[in-house]
Amino acid sequence: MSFWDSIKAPLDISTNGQEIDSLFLYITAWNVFFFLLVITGLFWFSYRYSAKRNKKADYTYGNTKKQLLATLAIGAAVFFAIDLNITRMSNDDMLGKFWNFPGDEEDTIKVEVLAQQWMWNFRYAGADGVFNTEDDILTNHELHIPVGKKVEFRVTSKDVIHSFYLPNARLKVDAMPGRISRLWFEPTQTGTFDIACAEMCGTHHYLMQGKMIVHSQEEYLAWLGEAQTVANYANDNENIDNFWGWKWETNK
Ligand SMILES: [Cu+2]
Repeated sequence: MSFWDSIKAPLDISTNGQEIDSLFLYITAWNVFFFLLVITGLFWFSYRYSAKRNKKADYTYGNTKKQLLATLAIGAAVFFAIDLNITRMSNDDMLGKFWNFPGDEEDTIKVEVLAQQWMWNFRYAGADGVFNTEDDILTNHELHIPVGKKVEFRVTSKDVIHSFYLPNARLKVDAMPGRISRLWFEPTQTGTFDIACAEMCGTHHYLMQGKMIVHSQEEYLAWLGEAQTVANYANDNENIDNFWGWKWETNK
């Protein structure tokens, strides 16, 4: 892997990931611009006013009013033109896209996620579409989803705070005991991608590496069918560990 490849962001496989990437680039570009501006000034003034070229020091008390006004003007310009603009852009992305949940759209894939030390548990409602029933499909560490469909996650934790992180979708949400966090995205290509825990959650934090397998739609249905058969005889109503799910509240 070349140096440039090693510092490149992971492959973006989501419809909205580019919003994060472009915001990141935008902020980086402004940082580089101001960095160069300051560095240029620093070197230019050091050169121009070095002792060699200016034997005699120039004493000045400055002009408080003028300097104050200039400082305020530059500060306000940066704040309104750059900072507020970044806030507006991220706000638009948040409200318009990332928090614009698919809700009850018919073919949204719904997955409940339970984080625990040190594992990811995933739950699908199964054929009846209702969570916490006998035909639920449960997986550990492996998330199966179809390409081109919206997937909504409801995330919580069994013990400490974890963070459900999908680097290839530029998404991350805290998994907190007693609370349900939400996340959604739409994958644009098939393949196997990483799931990580982005919150230091104990000794074996590093073991919370899951796999997200994005299938073609046919492949996904085949997987689902197979998993369903297994679920139908494997799920045990008496086993409390199997029924950690919760009712999926419909809201937008
Ligand atoms: Cu964790």
